[in-house]
Amino acid sequence: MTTLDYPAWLRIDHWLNVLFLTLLIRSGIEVLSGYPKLYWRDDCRPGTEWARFTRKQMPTDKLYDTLDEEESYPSLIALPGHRKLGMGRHWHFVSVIGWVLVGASYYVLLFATGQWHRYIPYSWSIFPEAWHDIVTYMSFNLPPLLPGQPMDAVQKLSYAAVIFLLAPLQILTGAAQSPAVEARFPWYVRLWGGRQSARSLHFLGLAAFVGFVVVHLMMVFFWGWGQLNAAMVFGSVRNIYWATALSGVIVLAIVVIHIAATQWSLRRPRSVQRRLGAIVTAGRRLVLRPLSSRQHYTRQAVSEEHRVNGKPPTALEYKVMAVHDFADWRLSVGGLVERPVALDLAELRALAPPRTQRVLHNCVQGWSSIGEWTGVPLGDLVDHVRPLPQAKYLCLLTMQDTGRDDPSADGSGQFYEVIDLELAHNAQALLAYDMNGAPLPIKHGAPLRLRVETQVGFKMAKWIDRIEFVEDYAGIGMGMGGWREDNIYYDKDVEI
Ligand SMILES: Nc1nc2c(c(=O)[nH]1)N[C@H]1C(S)=C(S)[C@@H](COP(=O)(O)O)O[C@H]1N2
Ligand SMILES: [Mo]
Repeated sequence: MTTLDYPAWLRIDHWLNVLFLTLLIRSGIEVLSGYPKLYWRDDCRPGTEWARFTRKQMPTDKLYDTLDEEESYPSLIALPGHRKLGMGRHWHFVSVIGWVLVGASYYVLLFATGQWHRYIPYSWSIFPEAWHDIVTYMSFNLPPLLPGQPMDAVQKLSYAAVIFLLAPLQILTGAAQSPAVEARFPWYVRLWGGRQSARSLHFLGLAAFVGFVVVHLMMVFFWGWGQLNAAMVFGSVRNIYWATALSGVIVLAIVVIHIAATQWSLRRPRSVQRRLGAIVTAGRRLVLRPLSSRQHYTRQAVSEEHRVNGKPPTALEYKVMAVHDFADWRLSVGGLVERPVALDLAELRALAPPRTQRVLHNCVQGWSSIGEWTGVPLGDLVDHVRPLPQAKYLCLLTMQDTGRDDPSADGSGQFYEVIDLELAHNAQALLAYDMNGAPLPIKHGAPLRLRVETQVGFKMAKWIDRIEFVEDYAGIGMGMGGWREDNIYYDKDVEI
């Protein structure tokens, strides 16, 4: 059996793990701030949360949307803090790539070198021994180490649980929150008890990681900081003085990286969005883009109260149209197409046989609801207007002027979103005019809104009145591919 020492790879992986895990924890807390409530059921009915991390009370007498529920956390616990969900997401996804690579190298080397003996118990007696160890710790004594090993029974079990249960659990519950994964494999979400249950378990996993780190540091302290730290720096207990100094430098470097990431995100979010976004986009397009939506929730599963985001147009013109059941509304479709059209609602309904889908809606903030949507398949409209070969994107323009309609929004100007032309042909891409068997309510986007089920909610523009086919979106708005991309720094494509 290999001696259970501290080879160089194990020490390097350990310190890299400290870096990525702390980045994941802080950015995860930022993501939590986007919707600081936890639920078990996918409809997120107000008042049914099992945990909340906010003191805000929502009004009962007027329409509020879930953006009003966002919290602002200090940078000390959140990366970057101050209500920057877009930044938190970029850091979370880039860090997870680093963390998974470190974890993969760790697993491979663990088994290749025989070091896995550290974590695999040989006998059932380890459980009573572990219990005995806990009792010993609670009486402020140190339990015996396992023969020939640098740890006691309860430590061995805890490490095994973190490495073989907790880390995989975080990856699996993280994946269960990707709208593309959920759209393609609804059974996988059900496996976790639903979307909100996966989010809640992911949070409990984060809490478990924080708990582990605290107890781990306490243990190292009790057992002898100098010696154990030296083992994790130099692989041996010689040179305790230098090891302490060097570990101080390593920890300082990690703190400096955190401070730099925070400052960069708060001061130059556009640059973070471009650089980190590019890294994540490469992986996401490869793995998640090919997935197509296959959701067929039952009628009973449809949420009684579908949550809402975005404030409806307040223009008199819009209100007059609404009173007349949008008889004067037209959808104009143009740009790089052979046959530009302007369609009223009756013509739109007649364009193709209506399609109905019962699907899970995922807001980027973290809430979900299940709704039934009926409309014209987006692919059919695209085929109808015949895009020119150079058309690559669809720009969906809306009647919402955010500055006017939602003064608390983080930006101003007309709300628009750009999607890749290829997404228009994704199964269940829909221009919906009905919801739950009735004409689309104003708060959900009347008279027309987009559904692209492999993406998070903000791509699904509501109150649409124009669709432009374009070759490039650099000249639209601030050029990032949508109002939220421009103003809140999200990625243009959001399969996660
Ligand atoms: N025009 C417009 N469309 C919009 C938004 C908006 O603010 N304005 N919000 C988006 C977001 S963030 C989400 S989650 C969904 C919410 O759809 P729902 O209100 O029907 O649940 O709409 C999307 N479409
Ligand atoms: Mo959203």
